[in-house]
Order: sequence, then structure tokens, then C-alpha cells
Amino acid sequence: MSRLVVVSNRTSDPRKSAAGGLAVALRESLEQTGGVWFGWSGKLSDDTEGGAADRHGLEIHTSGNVTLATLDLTRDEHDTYYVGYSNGVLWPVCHYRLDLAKFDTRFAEGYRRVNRLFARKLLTMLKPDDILWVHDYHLIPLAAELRAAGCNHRIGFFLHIPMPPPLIMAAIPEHEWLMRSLFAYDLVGFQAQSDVTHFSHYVESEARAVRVGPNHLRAFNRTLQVGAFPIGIDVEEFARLARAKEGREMFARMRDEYSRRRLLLGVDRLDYSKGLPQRIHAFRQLLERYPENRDSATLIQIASPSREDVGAYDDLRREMDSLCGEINGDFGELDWMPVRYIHRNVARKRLPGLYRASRVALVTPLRDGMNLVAKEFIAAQDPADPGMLVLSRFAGAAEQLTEALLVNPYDTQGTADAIQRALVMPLDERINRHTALADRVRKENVRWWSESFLKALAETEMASGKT
Ligand code: GDG
Repeated sequence: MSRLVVVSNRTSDPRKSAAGGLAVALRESLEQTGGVWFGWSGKLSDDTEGGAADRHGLEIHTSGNVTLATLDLTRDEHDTYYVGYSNGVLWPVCHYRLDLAKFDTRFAEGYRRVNRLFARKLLTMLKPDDILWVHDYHLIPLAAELRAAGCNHRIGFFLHIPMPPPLIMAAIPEHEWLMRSLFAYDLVGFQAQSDVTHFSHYVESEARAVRVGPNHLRAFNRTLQVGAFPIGIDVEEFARLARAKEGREMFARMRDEYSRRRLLLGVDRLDYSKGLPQRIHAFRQLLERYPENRDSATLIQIASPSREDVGAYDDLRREMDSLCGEINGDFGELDWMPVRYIHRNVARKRLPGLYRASRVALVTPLRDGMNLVAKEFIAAQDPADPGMLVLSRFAGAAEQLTEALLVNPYDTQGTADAIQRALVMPLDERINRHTALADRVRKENVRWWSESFLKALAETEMASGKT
């Protein structure tokens, strides 16, 4: 079996309990093959110290038989590659926020430079039959840089965020280069079918790509396989957390605290793609249109701090502070506040209890690659008395979770109506919908996701035989 080499912006130790979903998903394949995980260390090196070669030494750690290889970035690389291009150009454009994108050729140059640096460093570690899996928008041109240096390995890429329609993608000055770069991979995976469609339309119209098979596109003298591989969650880990002492305590505390009231819940990074202000507006509409919810429904909104070095996130923070203050000031009573807004990270082990105690989850992003909170909420419910999911049709998860109440988050009144419907939904309808949803979340879990992707990658024609 080939050794798996994973490349992503940041790495994490698959053996540590706080290791995020990606680490859990890849742990088995990495351990079975004695694999490597390569990425940025999260640390900045001093720009002024030593020569370029010294600043970018690889730091190697082992965790069991998995190798974690990381390198530091200089302040300038961090500011251009990470803050400037990845989070200031690609993130907003892929989430349809052209108004927030800041185009600057220095950012594009930094992005290209760091991808070239990653390729150069990674090459020194590769064995002949390694199989490479590259993750996310930070590293779109990595395979092209590797190929330019003579790498003939099988390389797959997975985009965790949405692929926008061609005319939105075309707003990025370097769009042709980015899309052409994807053809250096053997397999490109997206979260949803709509992303595959957008990508296919782009390359067919802009690069005259031709279809040479059900999932194969040919352009730039290369054949690329594309597909939708919707990411899932680690359902077993979630069940374990729910059963653990802290999970049970959290559930009991919330249930007692809200015994007279109905709890609505939002859990998101504080990000403009997540539709948080629109959600507060919809909740306000709910209180106005359905006054029986006053003194009865409470929205807990957890907004964990994120990317505080990017300007747009600061504006969002101020907007949320003010919207939550207003709704509480206008509707609050001495013994009831409509919104509990928490701008902090909540410990992961507390989430399942919180999800389970909630009658309704509001997962209403304006655009989202997938959205794992929607799946976590479903996995945490009591099947005999499940809460209901109100889900944005603009989340990738909406393609799979069709039994949720799907909403358009820009439509404030429509969203308020759907929240009301979720709050009053009879038990048998909730159970029917939840059974179908839970079944899919269990089957299409994170292991299913990584296995399907790696199987498809292993079955692609070898890169060297294709050009
Ligand atoms: C990107 C794509 C895609 C949130 N607040 C807290 C907390 N969280 C956890 C949630 C969930 C994760 O963070 C968020 O995942 P999402 O999928 O919802 O969103 P992104 O971070 O934007 O992720 C997305 C994903 O990649 C995977 O491909 O689904 O579309 O944008 O697990 O539970 N966790 C803790 N405290 C918090 O306060 N512990």
C-alpha cells in the first residue's frame, strides 16, 4: 500500500484529543501507511535572521508511525500568502463576497512563493510511490509547482470551500492561472455537486475543456478527474463525547435551565459567510410575527473568534455586538433575554450536550462549502424527541440533508416562518425527518469521505501516463 502524504496549511497531531475533524478522518490511512502530514507550523520566523534557507528548515515530529513535518513562515509570507491572498482574496470570492476581496499583486506573489516553497521542501521527503492528498484553497497551485520540479506522483486535491460560478471566479485577476493549476492534479474533489458544475462550466467556457468521460475533463494537455465528496463528521467520537460525564452534565444543566423555555442554537466561527447578522434579524422577525415566542424562546449564539487579523472580521464583530444589544434591549424582560451571544470558544466536549438540549438549530450561512455543525446537531439528538434543523439552502450540506427545513437566509420573513414551523413541529414529523437525516449522517461519515476520495485517487490513471 502506498504511503499517504497529506499537505494542508496547518497540520495537527492525529493522536491528540483536540485534533479536529481532518485529523480524525486521516488518522487511519496515515497510521496504516506510516504517512506524512506536511504544513505550516503556525509560527513566524524572524525575517531579519539568517539566509532564506535557514529560515525555512523543516521541523520533524513523529506521532506513532506518522511523521509531522512543518515549516515556519516569515512575517511577509504570512501577511501575503495567508492573510492577503488565502483569506483576503480566495475566501471572500469563493463565498461570493467580491465586495470584501482585496486584490493586490503582492498577495498573489506571496501566495505563489509559499506554494513553491512548500513544493521544494516537500520534494525532499517524497518516496517514489507515495500518494499525495493536498487540502484547500491555500494550496491550489501546489501540484503545478511539484510537477514543474519533476514530480510524477499521484496527487489529489480537495477544496473545503465552495467553487463559485465562472463569472464570480473571473473577478480574481489570477483566475486563469488558478484554474489551470488545478489540472496538475489527478483528482480534484469538491464538497457538492453544485461546485463540480461550477468548475466544469468554468473550464468548458474559459479553457475549452472537453469531457472525456463521465467525471473527466481534458484541457491544458492533461486529463483531470473531478467529483463531489461531501465531507462528514466522526459520528462515533460525537456519541462518545455525548455519553461522557461532561456531555451529560452539560445536557442536564441546559435542560433544567431551559425547562420553561425553548432553546434555539447557533454555533459558528465569527465569519461573514455564516450569515450571523441575518440570523439575528430573522430571530427578531420571529418575535415580532409570532409574539407567543416572547418570554419563551431563547437563542444561544456561540461565535468563536476567528481570523482577527483580517479587517472584515472586526466590522462583523461590531455589527453583532450592536444587533444583539438592540434585540435584548427592545424585547428583554427582567427574567428573560432573547439572545445569549457568546463571543468565545466553547470546549468541544460541551457541544453535544448543548446540541441535544436545543429544540432548533439555526445553520443559516450565506454560503458554505459543507457546514459540519448541521451534521453534529443531527448526530447529537435524542431519536425519540429530536430537535429540528433549520438549514440554509446555500450550505453544501443542503444537498444531502434534504429533510431539514431549508431556508434562504436573505429572506428574513421566510426564515422566521421556518423557525416557527420548527418550533411547533409535531413529534411524529420531527422523528420522521430526523430518522432520515441521522441515517445519512451516520453512513456518510468522515471515514466514508476519506475512503471514497482515496479510493478514487488510487484508481486514477498514473499522472506520468496521461500527458
Ligand atoms: C470549513 C468550511 C466545511 C465552532 N465553534 C466552536 C467549535 N466549532 C466547530 C464546530 C465544527 C467546526 O468548528 C466548524 O466547521 P464548519 O464546517 O461549520 O465550518 P468552517 O470552520 O468554516 O470549515 C466548511 C469545513 O471546512 C470542513 O470541510 O464544512 O464549509 O467553511 O466542527 O463544532 N468548536 C468548539 N468550540 C466552538 O466554540 N470546540
